Amino acid sequence: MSYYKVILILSALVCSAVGRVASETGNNEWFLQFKVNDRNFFVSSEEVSASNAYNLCKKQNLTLVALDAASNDAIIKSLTNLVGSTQVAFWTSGVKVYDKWVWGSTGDHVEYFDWGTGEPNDNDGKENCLQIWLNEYQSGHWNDKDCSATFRALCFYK
Ligand SMILES: [Ca+2]
Repeated sequence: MSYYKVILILSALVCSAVGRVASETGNNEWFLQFKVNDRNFFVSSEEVSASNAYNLCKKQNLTLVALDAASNDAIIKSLTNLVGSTQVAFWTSGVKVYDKWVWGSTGDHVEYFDWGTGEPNDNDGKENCLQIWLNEYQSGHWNDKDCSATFRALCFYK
């Protein structure tokens, strides 16, 4: 079997796997899909508030992302490779409860932090949700943001 045939077969297998997950989620309308550590991640085409991001993932049988030291850098690297540092932000499930950060989708306290320079700054005293922000000066770190602001949801398939 030629090298090219092997590549073709492998790509067909990967495509069918991604297609299967997309159909299980009931929605093929994703802005991005990628895989990190055998988990499938989906970025919504729609830009929504943090609570709607949670619901958007859930409606598709997905979970709004919770990050840890093991996955954070790999996820940010994938996002950066796919979209560059072009002023794009993604909601995670991180939420501030009584001045402590919690992953809303798991209920776990946030143990590992990757804030951008000068963050979290709680701008106007109302930044209680956690986003990943890709732009020139934050280079893929976290930002606290007003939960009603609208950004893409970063969901994953358990
Ligand atoms: Ca902020």
